[in-house]
Amino acid sequence: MSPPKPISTLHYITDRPEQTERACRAGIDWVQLRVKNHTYADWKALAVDTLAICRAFGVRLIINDNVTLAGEIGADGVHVGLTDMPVADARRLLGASMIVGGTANTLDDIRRHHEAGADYVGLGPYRFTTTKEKLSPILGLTGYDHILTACRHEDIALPIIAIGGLDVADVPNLMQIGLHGIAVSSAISRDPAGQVPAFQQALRTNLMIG
Ligand code: TZP
Ligand code: MG
Repeated sequence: MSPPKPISTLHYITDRPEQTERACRAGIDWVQLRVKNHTYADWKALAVDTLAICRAFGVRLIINDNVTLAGEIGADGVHVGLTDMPVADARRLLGASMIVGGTANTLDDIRRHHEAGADYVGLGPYRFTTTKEKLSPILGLTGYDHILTACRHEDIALPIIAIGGLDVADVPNLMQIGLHGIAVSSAISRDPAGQVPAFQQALRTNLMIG
């Protein structure tokens, strides 16, 4: 097991260095580069550019899908989906100090990631979104609540991050049921300067209440 690492409550998901920079200027502290349908070379070039921006702002960078690339460029970690390399293999390749996150749609997915030494889990989708193709079944607030309650019963203390079509108005409900934080793409991409502080404010307020 790797020691617990600080996991941000607000993850921004993007495939664009210029959007990363706008979000960094707006105060984001965690970016996940999620790139689809690129050659390894193009993907790596994007990742290197994005990492330079993140480093300039002291922001963590997580690479989606590609464990080799995350290790090669010296990112802060990797996020693996349900059809990517398993968390256990990512952990073996990247070692204890890098962040390894995994996607979950069910309690079983979370149990598996927990056993395998994940640092956090992205649980979703919360609601329908066009950002991701081949969406897993939508969980909604009730689905999240059932899964989080089961995790508590099983002493699974992994930080769980909600994802899928999220807006600032969703934050109170999500934090109240015990989520650690949220991952957002579209809402922040539309207006980083307005949305990053709005999400952060909502998260702070509801963490204090929750
Ligand atoms: N996994 C489940 S939903 C999703 C991913 C990567 C997309 C989240 O993006 P948005 O635009 O905030 O719905
Ligand atoms: Mg993936």
